[in-house]
Amino acid sequence: MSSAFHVHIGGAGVMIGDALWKLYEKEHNETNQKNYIYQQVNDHYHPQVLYADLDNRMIQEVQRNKQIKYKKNSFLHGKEDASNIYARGTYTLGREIVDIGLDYVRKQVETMDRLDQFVVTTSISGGTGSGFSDLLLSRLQVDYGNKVKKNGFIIFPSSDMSNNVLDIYNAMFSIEMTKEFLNSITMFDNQSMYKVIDQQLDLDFVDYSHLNNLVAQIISSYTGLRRFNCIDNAKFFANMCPYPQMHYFIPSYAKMTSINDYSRKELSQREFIKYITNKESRLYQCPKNSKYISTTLLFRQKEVNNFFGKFDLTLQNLEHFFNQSPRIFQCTSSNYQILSELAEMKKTGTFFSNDASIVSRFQQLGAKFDKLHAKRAFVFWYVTEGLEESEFHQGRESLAALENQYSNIGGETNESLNDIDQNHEY
Ligand SMILES: Nc1nc2c(ncn2[C@@H]2O[C@H](COP(=O)(O)OP(=O)(O)OP(=O)(O)O)[C@@H](O)[C@H]2O)c(=O)[nH]1
Ligand SMILES: [Mg+2]
Repeated sequence: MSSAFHVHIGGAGVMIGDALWKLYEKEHNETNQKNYIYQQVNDHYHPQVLYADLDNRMIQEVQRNKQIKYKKNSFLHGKEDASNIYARGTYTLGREIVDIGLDYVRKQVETMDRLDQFVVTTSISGGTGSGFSDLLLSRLQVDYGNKVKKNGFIIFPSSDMSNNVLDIYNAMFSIEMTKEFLNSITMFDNQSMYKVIDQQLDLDFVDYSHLNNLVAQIISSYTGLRRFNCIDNAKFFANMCPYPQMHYFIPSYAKMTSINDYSRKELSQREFIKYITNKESRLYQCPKNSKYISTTLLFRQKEVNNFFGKFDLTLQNLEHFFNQSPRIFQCTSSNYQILSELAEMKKTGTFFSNDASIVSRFQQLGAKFDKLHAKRAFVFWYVTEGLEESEFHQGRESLAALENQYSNIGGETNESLNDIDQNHEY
């Protein structure tokens, strides 16, 4: 039987992991394939997970929860954080602990019949989330190869909201990692998530816990396909990537409802699809309108909803580059909540799109990088931590190549897409 292994890296990655495992715990009784994410020892279920951070503050937060039976080798930390510098995460500080982390993973993976995927959460704005993720994933790639997929749920820098001047450099250095060491990346940014939460909920106060809950809900639905419906997760992102490196997905989620909203109106099917495909519902927002390459709707409701199988017209009418049809999956489980101010709705859904309009965000990242780098701003901080100056250029070129791929996709013919499709799963 196959299993997944979760890896949560850096402050944000760890706190998203914390929200996710709290949610998994709530879903536990209803889950019929518990061993997909837990190791069972007698009556206890132990999460198959690594939380990794260079300092221990966030990890201590996770460990405060005694209800979840984490194993000792699920926690890896050093003594100090990466001070927002990618090079500290990937070279100096990261190198001191990476072997211990790999050993923790190996020991847990040895207890499984077959590992089919790593589910990774991180924010590539921070020094640990960018640098240590890069180091750890490159080593996991060596140890586990291409057969074990690595699927990332990643917070990218916001377009004009930042509390870290170095996030542009950190994200830039991480692009190569997202291309080479991950098979899919579901992208988020905090600014877009705040916006969507504001649209959907009337809350007085919104903080990271709401954002992390949102990411956790999406990951839980994704692994839920395997945990509740025995649908192999590898099938989920298959066919969504016309080329292996064009594996970046924008998620939209609907719909959150506050418990104070006494009407608790469930959206009709048509309203739901209209809402979820609206540009403003994207959790990684691009200034341009969507240009769909491929899309998948992941619907979640305990009762099987046959109507969804009939392909709603609104969804079918979405224009796709290669005339592909949107795919629809249903995770048949209840929608649990870990935040007391949110209501447990009957139906929710995540719409994943491989969307060529993403190029505008890549261009924006490139332009910001060029501006900083032209002034050689903060370069010294990276170089003193062991980064070669040439890596600034390599990072920029890697992003430019990705921009080109997404810009050029419109010119491809169906024929050439089909050729490529046959060779790649994703
Ligand atoms: N969504 C979300 N974002 C967060 C959270 N904590 C921090 N962030 C954002 O993520 C970015 C990176 O912060 P961290 O994840 O704490 O950084 P790190 O990876 O631990 O890196 P260092 O602290 O530099 O070693 C920051 O720009 C924060 O705005 C969180 O819990 N959720
Ligand atoms: Mg940190």
